[in-house]
Amino acid sequence: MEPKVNEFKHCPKPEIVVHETDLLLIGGGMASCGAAFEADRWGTSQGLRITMVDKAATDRSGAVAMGLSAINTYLGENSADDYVRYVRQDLMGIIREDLVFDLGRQVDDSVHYFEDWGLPVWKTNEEGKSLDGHQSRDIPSLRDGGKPVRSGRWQIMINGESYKVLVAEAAKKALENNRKATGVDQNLFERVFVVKMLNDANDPKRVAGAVGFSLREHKIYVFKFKTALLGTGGAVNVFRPRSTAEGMGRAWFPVWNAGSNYAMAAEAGAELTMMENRFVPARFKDGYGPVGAWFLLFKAKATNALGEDYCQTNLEAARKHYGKYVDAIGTCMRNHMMMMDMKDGKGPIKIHTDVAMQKLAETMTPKEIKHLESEAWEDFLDMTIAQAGVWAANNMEPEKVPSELMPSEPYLLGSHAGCAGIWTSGPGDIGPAEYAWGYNRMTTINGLFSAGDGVGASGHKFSSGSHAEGRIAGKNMVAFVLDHKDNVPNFSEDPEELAKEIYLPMETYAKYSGYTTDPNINPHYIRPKMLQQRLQKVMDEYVGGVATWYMTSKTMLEEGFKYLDLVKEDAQHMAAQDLHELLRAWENYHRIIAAEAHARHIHFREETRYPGYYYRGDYLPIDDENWKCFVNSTYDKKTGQWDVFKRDYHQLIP
Ligand code: SFD
Ligand code: AMP
Repeated sequence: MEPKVNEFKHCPKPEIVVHETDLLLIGGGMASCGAAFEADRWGTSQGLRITMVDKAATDRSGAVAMGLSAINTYLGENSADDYVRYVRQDLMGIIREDLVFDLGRQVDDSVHYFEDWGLPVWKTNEEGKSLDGHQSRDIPSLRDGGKPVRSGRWQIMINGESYKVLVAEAAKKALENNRKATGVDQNLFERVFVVKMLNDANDPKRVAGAVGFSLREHKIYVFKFKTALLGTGGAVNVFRPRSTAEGMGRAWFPVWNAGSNYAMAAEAGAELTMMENRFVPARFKDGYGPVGAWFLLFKAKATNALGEDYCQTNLEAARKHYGKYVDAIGTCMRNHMMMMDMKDGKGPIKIHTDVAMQKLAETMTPKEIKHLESEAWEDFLDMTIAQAGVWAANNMEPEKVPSELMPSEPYLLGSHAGCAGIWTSGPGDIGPAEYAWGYNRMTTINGLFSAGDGVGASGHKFSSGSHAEGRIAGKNMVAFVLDHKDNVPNFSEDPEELAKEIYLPMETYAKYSGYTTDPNINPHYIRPKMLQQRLQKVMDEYVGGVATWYMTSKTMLEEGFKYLDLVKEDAQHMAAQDLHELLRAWENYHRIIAAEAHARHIHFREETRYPGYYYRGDYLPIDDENWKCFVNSTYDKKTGQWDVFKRDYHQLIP
């Protein structure tokens, strides 16, 4: 096929806008909103300019778009040491304890701010009765000693439909404050997708710029900055989803987070860590409704079709390979035992919402029962509306019938019950010297920071922790700029050439689409949707997706690498009819890099560290002797080669 070039002969050239700033926050989710809030507190009085760029509308962008029903990380009466122990156990023994400890000691402050900004938090009254966010509005705030309703040891209940709007409002106010103080015209760019970082012309270990494009106007944005935050969330739709046909597009994590964090970091030369890790959430079938509130708050039990608790009946069989790791059952191990039964034909797995609600109702008045029922629906209406839709569509009332559970397709993320991501500096006051290189949450590239899903080896931050980590990064970014006042950002890329590169899929479509009657079928190009499905099929079948019950091996991966190479080759021929498709094309580009990192890391780690998330059929047990370590990697964007290697794990908390 002829190589694709763009000289803007067929599609009009976009306007090129150059924007200079000191701090660039890429993404507008929990982490970036936290960074904006904190950077304004420290940086505005120093005259630093702060800019945020989000591919979506920040009020409802990112994973919290629909809202949430619980804040999953609030320490309260717990110690940061215990938080480290909990995260370490859930993530099978290998985490950056300095990062997790640092987060644990700061996260509650973000939750207190959320409440200040208007988030309704459930509280317990003096008689120990649970009151929802509306009923509890006269009870003192958490900051002033109010007691939250805990669903679990670390989780607290909220009425969180508008959670993201509130967090975005605080970030926007901070940006507005900064804009007025520094006199810039605009410092929030919504609906601008960032494609890549630009390294410093004289120092490849430093970043100086980023380039993206508007999803509404024909404009390319070239940002020049002294420091940037990668706050673009996790990677969704890398694997073939369980949803098909009319349900396609439904996923648990936000479909619009396409691995940008990992891809842009890797291309900039930053070290990644634990990219072999993934999260396979057990969810309400088809709607992907989260299970936490049901298990923890409503105390529902899940069983196989014979009524057996699979975490009990499969315990000893699981111990064979996973030894002590089955004693405190973490998220992946729970999945593992569920899957054992499903593979034995003992499904469907059901969560007994009906039994749990009827039990709770035993001591309730009719009015309280009605309230309980509305809470059950609200759990999903606040967070995963489609799941309420699935109940309604199937005439299911959760207080009368159980629901089916299903392990979903894998997601790559660093903030929930997973730990894929970027290797960053820690705080320095805890941990060995090799974990700290000056600025907390800075990657191995100078000036490039990350937070939330971006930062690896430190999961279980969730929404609150991602915000808190963004704040940590934001403050350290200010310090970085102040310490390098004389630095003038300078990259060698020519904006005209960048515009040609980014708009290439538009030129390809404009040039060739008339060649066939159906523009979907064309020998000159592939449309992004088809390329995405090609990637998903490769990942699903060779890298342990649902098709193989999450099973892969050296030989399967090596076969998969051949197909991944072809997907990468074909990606050069993507065609975009409009700006929406151009977005889809570049999202795929990010997904492919994130996917390859994932596959390369799984290939390197010769053990099954996360049973229930993925299996290496050729190395089924956990092998602490050889693999109780981090797996890290770097990517050379010129050669396309990955360098994958081990880094030491240090236990800091006994
Ligand atoms: O029920 C670009 N999460 C939960 N957290 C909790 O605290 N409680 C819960 O109840 C949680 N659950 C839950 C959760 C998420 C979802 C989807 C559901 C249920 C259904 C997890 C948190 O939401 C998550 O940990 C944080 O939001 C992570 O924060 P962050 O900042 O790392 O990611 P983000 O918020 O998704 O924001 C990403 C931003 O980047 C933008 N973006 N912008 C420009 N250029 C690009 N190339 C970009 N790519 C992405 C996005 O628009 C967005 O602004 S439960 O399951 O446990
Ligand atoms: P989820 O809704 O599955 O994303 O989980 C939300 C929170 O509840 C996370 O902190 C999970 O680790 C926790 N959680 C979910 N299910 C269980 C369970 N069966 N036992 C203990 N904790 C759980």
